[in-house]
Amino acid sequence: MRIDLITLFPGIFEGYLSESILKDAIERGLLDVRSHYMRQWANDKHNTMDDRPFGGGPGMVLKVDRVVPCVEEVRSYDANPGRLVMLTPQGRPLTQRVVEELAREERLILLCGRYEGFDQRVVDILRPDEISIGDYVLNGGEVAAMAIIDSVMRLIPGVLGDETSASLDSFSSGNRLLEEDQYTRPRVYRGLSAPDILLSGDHGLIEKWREINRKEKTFARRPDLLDDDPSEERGV
Ligand code: 6GU
Repeated sequence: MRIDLITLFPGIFEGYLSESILKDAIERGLLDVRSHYMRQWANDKHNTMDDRPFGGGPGMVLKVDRVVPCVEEVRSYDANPGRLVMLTPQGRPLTQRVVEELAREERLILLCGRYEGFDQRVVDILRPDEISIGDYVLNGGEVAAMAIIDSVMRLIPGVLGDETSASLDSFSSGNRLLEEDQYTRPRVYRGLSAPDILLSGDHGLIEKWREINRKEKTFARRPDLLDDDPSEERGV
């Protein structure tokens, strides 16, 4: 998969892309991530990317005549124009279902906003898939773009060592339960014991315990997952 990042702060991604699973996936050629510094598309001597909002009010707005040519040029770098995702708190919520949808693409363009947002005409012209990572406010789309890269990458065949692990994760299709509690050595710590069943060697009993644990935990913490129809997430 190819991912193009469009951002005013490409440095934010450097450490993240050069560690762990992501670094590995890039080195193995499973993932090709390129960042593009949006300010290169500013064409005045002050490199202006934003301006005060018409009608007044706080903050600054990213200028349509900078952002649209930038996205169009980045799209043209490959024969496949890719799926354009705009990170914005006004977008549809990112869920595992959306992640699965994005993971099917050959190319993603992730457009990160800053300040108060984009001129609405960026949306009207480019018709991006607007995505938010939750009901809270971030300074910009960069952290949200990382959440997308991180979650999508796990679904690309070969990225995770153990192919089965992503499909068993909480929230993957067909699994709407939280993960069961996990234990490892030592068996007793500060008087707290790991459940004996897990050390019984009886795999039938262990699976039963895990299933009950997942259900109880989900009921206590996230009852919304038990009665939610996952198709509602996309409004279909
Ligand atoms: Cl995608 N951007 C910003 N600025 N804030 C957010 C968000 C995105 N998702 C949740 N909050």
